[in-house]
This record gives sequence, C-alpha cells and structure tokens, in this order.
Amino acid sequence: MEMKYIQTTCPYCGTGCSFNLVVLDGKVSGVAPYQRSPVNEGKLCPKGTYAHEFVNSPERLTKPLIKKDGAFVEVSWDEALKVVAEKFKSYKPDECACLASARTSNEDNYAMMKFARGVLKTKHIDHCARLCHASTVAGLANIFGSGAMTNSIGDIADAKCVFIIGSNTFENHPLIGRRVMEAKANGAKIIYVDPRLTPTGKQADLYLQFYSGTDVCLLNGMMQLIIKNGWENKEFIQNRCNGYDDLKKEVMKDDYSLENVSIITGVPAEKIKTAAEWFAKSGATAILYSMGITQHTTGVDNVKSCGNIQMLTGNLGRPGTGVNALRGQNNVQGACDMGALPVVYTGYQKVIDETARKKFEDAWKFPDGIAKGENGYEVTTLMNVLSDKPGEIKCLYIMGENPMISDPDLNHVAHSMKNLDFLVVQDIFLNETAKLANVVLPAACYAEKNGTQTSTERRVQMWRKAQNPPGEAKGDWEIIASIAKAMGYGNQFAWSNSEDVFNEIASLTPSYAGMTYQRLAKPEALHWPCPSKDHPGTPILHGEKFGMPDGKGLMTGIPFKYQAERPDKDYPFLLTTGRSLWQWHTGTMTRRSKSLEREEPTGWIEINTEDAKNLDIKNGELVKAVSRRGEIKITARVTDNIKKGVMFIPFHYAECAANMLTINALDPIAKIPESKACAVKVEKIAEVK
Ligand SMILES: Nc1nc2c(c(=O)[nH]1)N[C@H]1C(S)=C(S)[C@@H](COP(=O)(O)OP(=O)(O)OC[C@H]3O[C@@H](n4cnc5c(=O)[nH]c(N)nc54)[C@H](O)[C@@H]3O)O[C@H]1N2
Ligand SMILES: Nc1nc2c(c(=O)[nH]1)N[C@H]1C(S)=C(S)[C@@H](COP(=O)(O)OP(=O)(O)OC[C@H]3O[C@@H](n4cnc5c(=O)[nH]c(N)nc54)[C@H](O)[C@@H]3O)O[C@H]1N2
Ligand code: SF4
Ligand SMILES: [Mo]
Repeated sequence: MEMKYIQTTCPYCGTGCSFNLVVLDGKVSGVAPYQRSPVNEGKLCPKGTYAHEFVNSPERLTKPLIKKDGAFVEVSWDEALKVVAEKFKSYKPDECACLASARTSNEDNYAMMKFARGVLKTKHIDHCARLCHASTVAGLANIFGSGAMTNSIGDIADAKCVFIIGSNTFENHPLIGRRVMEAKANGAKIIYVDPRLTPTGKQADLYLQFYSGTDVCLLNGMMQLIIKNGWENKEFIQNRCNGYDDLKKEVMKDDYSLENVSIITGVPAEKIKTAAEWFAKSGATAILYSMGITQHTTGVDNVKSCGNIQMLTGNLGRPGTGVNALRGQNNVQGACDMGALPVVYTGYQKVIDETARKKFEDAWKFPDGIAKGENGYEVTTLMNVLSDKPGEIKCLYIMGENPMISDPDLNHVAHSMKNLDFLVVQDIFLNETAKLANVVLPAACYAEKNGTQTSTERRVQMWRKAQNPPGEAKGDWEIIASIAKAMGYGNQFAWSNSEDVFNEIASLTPSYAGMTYQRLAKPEALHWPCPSKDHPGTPILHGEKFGMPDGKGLMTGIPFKYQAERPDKDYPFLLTTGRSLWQWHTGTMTRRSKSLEREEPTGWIEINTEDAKNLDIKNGELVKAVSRRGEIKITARVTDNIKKGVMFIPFHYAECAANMLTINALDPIAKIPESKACAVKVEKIAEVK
C-alpha cells in the first residue's frame, strides 16, 4: 500500500486553515494535521477534520449530463461541449449571465470572469458574495478605500477588548474563535452582541442580547456615550479622519439617548454603558463581525457604523484593533479579488473605467473585443429581472452555487429559473439547482486540483492535487477553457496548468503582482497587497493612512432604520437565519460527510421558552412556520438562549428550507438580501386523530 501526505488548505471557511490530505493508493482517505501553518498551527474544527469524507462519495458527478425529454442522460464531453458552445453562441452579449463560485480557486474564478466578459461578452457576472459580504465590500471601500478585513487573524490575540457583533465566531470561524480565547486568556474583555446566546456568546464577559436589525441604533447609542464621556480619540479623529461633525450631529440626537436605545434594542441600559466604556477605554479594541451585520437592507449602514466607532476610538491600523469582517466561504475573498463581480475586473479595477477596460481588452486579445464598460446585474437583481422581465436574460451559466436553497424567497427563485431558456450548472454534486439545468458539467473538487485561494485575512494559499477526479470530472478552469475553445477562443485560454493562469492574474492585478506559486508555497504564504516580487505582503491595512484619495477615513452620520418587514399582528415574530457548526450552507458536502451529518441531521426552529409556552409548543414538536412568502414544517427547539420575540432557523436543510420564508428585500447599495430579519408566525400542527 502506498501512502502519502499532501499539504493543502481547507475547502470550507474563510479562516484558511491548512492540513494534510492522507492519500492511500491514490485515493484521499483522511486528514492529518499540518503543524506549520501560522493560521491554525495544526488544529482544525470538525469540518476540516472530516474534509475528506465527501470527496469520494458515490454521488459525485462523473459524466456530463444533458436533459432530454425531462430526464438526464450521460453524454460524452464532446457532445456536452458542442451543445453548450452552440447554445452560448446563439445569444446576444447581455442575454447571458454567469455565476462564479467562492468555493473554487482564484484560477477558476478568473477563468470564469474572462469567459463572461471575453467570450460571452456579457456584463452580468456575480457570485454568492452578494448574499454574504456585499455590504462589507461596498461599505468599507466607501469609508476606508478598501473593502477587506483590516487586520490579520493572529493579531486578534493582541486585542484588549474584542467586540463581536453578528458573528457566531466559535461555530462559523472556529479557528478565529481560538484567537479570541487567546485574547481572553491575555486579559481581554469579550463583548458579544447577538439575538442568540450562541457558543460564542457563552465565552463572553458581557452579553448584549438584542433584537435583530437594531445594530445601527445600538452603535449610535454607544458612540453618543463615548462622546459625552470624552472617551473619543481626538488625535486620531483630527489627523486621520474626515466627517466627524457629520457623525456627531447624528449620534448626539435624542433618538440615541441611552433610554431610547435600550427600548429599541431591548438591551438593559447598564449593559450598553459598560460596553461603551470597555470598548473605548481598552487601548486596543477589535471588532469582529459577519452576517448579523451584513445581511440586512441596512447592511451597508451597519458596516459603516462599525467603521465609525473604530475611527471614533482610534482602533485602526494597529495590532489587536480593526474592522474585521470575517469572510465566509473558503475563497469568497479571492472570487471578489478575481473580479467575479458585476462592477470590477481583478483587483477591484472598475469596469466603467475606460483605462481598465482597455487594459484587459489589450491583454486578452479577443479578436472581437470584450464586454462593454458597463456595470452588470447583481445575482439578486438578476433573479428579479428573470422574474419580472422574462426574455431579457435567456441563459445562465452557474459554477459552484446553489441558489435554489441559498437565495432568499425560494418560490421567487423557482419562478425566475423557469423563465430561463438555457441553464448550465457545473458542480461536484447534482444539487437542487443542477436538477433544473439543461446541461450539468462534472467538476473536480479541491482535493483534485492545484490552485490558490484567498482567506479572510487576504492570505493567498495553495490547494494541491491529492487524487484524480472521479470518472470524467475535470477542473473548473479546464472546463471553462474547453467551452471557450469549442466557441473558437482557444488562443485566449491556452493555459497548460494552473500556474499559467495564476501568472496571468498576477500580471493584470496590482495587489497580486508580486506573487508566484513559489512564494505562495511557503507555510505562511503571502497577504495582499503584494505589489512586487520583493514585497513581503501586507498583514495589516491602513497603518499610516487609509486607501482614500486624501488618505483619510470617512466618518458619516448613519440614521437608524428598521428592517423591511417588521413583526405585526398577523406575523408576530422576527425570524433570523444562519448556520450550525456541523453543516455547510446547502449541505452538498457536509450532508454527504457521515461524521458531520450525524450531529445535526435535520433543521430546527429556535423558539424562546416563554414564546413557546404562549403558543403551546413543546420542545421537539413538529410545527408549521409561515411567512408571507411560504411555509415549512420544522422541529421546534425551545430554548432560553434566544431573545423573546425572535426565532432562528439554520438554512442548510432542503427539507425545511429557511429560505422558503425569507424576504427578497435588498440593501439599496450592496443589493444584499435581508436574510437576517423577516416576520413569521408559528403554528401547532393539528394532530391527526
Ligand atoms: N459551520 C459553518 N461555518 C461557516 C458556514 C457554514 O455554513 N457552516 N458558512 C461560512 C460563511 S459563507 C459565512 S458568510 C460565515 C457566516 O458566519 P456568521 O455570520 O457567524 O454566521 P450566521 O450564523 O449566519 O450569523 C451570525 C450570527 O448573527 C446573529 N444575528 C442574527 N440577526 C442579527 C442581527 O440583526 N444583528 C446581529 N448583530 N446579529 C444577528 C445570529 O444569531 C448568528 O448567531 O460562516 C462561514 N462559516
Ligand atoms: N437564509 C439564509 N440564506 C443564506 C445565508 C443566510 O445566512 N441565511 N447566507 C448566505 C451566504 S453568506 C452564502 S455565502 C450563501 C452560500 O450559498 P451557495 O454558494 O449557493 O451555497 P453552497 O452550498 O456553498 O454552494 C456551493 C456549491 O458549490 C459546489 N462546489 C463545491 N466545490 C466545488 C468546486 O470545486 N467546483 C464546483 N464547480 N463546484 C463546487 C457545491 O457542491 C455546492 O453545490 O448562502 C446565502 N444564503
Ligand atoms: S476553521 Fe474554517 S478553515 Fe479552519 S478547519 Fe474549520 S472550516 Fe476549515
Ligand atoms: Mo457567506
């Protein structure tokens, strides 16, 4: 028997842990620690520990599939490519749209971006970052000039106060959670703000249990207290920020008096006071936030408020401080960096900037030009256009996404998808979206390809091939290149390996320009920006100045607004949604991983004990949860850990899909849906006698 260890990085979350894949006789069969990564030092959470289990699942896609008379039939690659190429060629430029994937490598996303803009000549390309950190990208770029996590994971341990708002760090970024515990062991105070007392909250020194969607109100209230007590960092404000007067005018309003804020958020006044004092006086406060902040119609406002309070207290540009937006998927940072967004090419070079457009057009050398320099549709807008203006978009090419479970208001998504003329899905499993496709293309998973991915701390790390893909599955960029070739654009996609793709990326992307596979192969890899071959990379952003034209951060007054749909007489509860430690999104991988699936094999709705009593609902009982958009049957989990009036459903489970209930209401700037707040009612299911 031949055994080898192949060092690679985790395919799940944006923390970017490394491990070894154990390969027995050419097949991935286990995970073993890799001690030298500074990110996780050999430690892993359960998903990393069992990241081998889905790889050789018998349900992996192994052959291209074409739907004929309503049923899928296996076909050869030649036939599949011919059908796809002919169909793609039949559409006008902006009649096609592409969804790239935060699950796949930078090389795969770059290839998809080049394919969309160069081959299909469409301006419509986006991916799941829209459902995730679109508010961060828009919000932080607006105030700091760069839309990424400001600090590195390691230096969270240096914080004197860690303020966690809307992030269940211990379950969703466990190896970042480890740094929070290090900070605590070093004497830092941990403040936790969430409607649910999660495992993260249970480690906190101070817990603020509040109503979903009242983040801006709470932060404005804290800022008022900070200013009233003279705890603001006057020097930082003076030297490094613009807009203080604007901020002050808003937060000093009576609306944000301690009394009002306490009523609106549901947090006792004393706790808000303590939070403001610890926050402002610690010497180094790090904010950690994630979906509780971003997934709102006020997502951008929430993000900017986190920036405001950090500028007010001077907690930026030093170790242990920062606005740390914890990016979710393994490579969501990279997919954004690669320009898999409707407004930018790689490295956030704007499509509406003619110089940038010309740069890519000249470098790519498509004989018939590339897409016009116009912004395309976000995935959420795309779903609305498909539904409301049938015929405008005819064709969709999806790589590694499952909107039929992950997008809000699934009845609406299903209606949108029906209006497509042609759908191609490229995935490792036949997910719920693939079932609707005309053509399904089998892709290689992380363990079967070389490539790079960029973690939440902007660290660009390697994936290394450990086994061959099952059957005839192929790497994503290779599939994209084959389609391009079948459409007559072979020259533009003539890469012979993933390193070729990466070198092309580096040549067109200033923040990646100094990176090579050789440099990235080191255990610590490199953080972008890394503009030249001798540059050491940049773990902390905004040390001396911000990325704004005048180098100053922008403070803005943010008025508090409620969510789009508030509880009322008919739908009296606030529903929020999120994740479980054991499952990953739409479950394609974790539900095929037996060690993970057995821990949480189906979904549940968390109901506060008092609410359950009033509704006459018992723990473990099957109930009906209903919103204005749909209903599901789901098991009740009665608990004191959730705020009265608020309910929670993890969105992983197709059989009781949270997104049947959620609302397709969008932040006006980021176009992110309000997955964290809508109104529901819950009913007992009458017993059948
Ligand atoms: N195990 C596991 N880990 C994951 C993932 C997974 O699917 N499973 N997904 C990854 C991805 S892509 C992402 S984006 C991250 C997400 O990571 P998180 O953001 O940590 O995940 P969520 O559970 O969606 O939401 C976090 C918390 O927000 C709280 N919350 C709800 N409403 C509000 C609100 O209005 N305000 C505030 N402040 N908080 C609120 C919820 O109660 C929840 O505890 O996790 C990544 N890690
Ligand atoms: N209600 C509610 N809805 C939410 C959220 C929420 O908190 N609440 N969170 C949102 C967030 S933050 C996110 S990020 C999205 C996630 O939404 P999605 O990205 O749609 O969810 P995933 O299940 O991660 O889907 C990824 C797909 O990629 C496939 N895949 C994995 N590896 C590869 C590969 O190498 N190649 C290819 N081609 N395919 C691959 C998987 O099999 C899977 O089908 O969900 C969003 N939806
Ligand atoms: S913390 Fe994230 S990257 Fe690390 S092992 Fe767990 S899922 Fe993988
Ligand atoms: Mo995400």
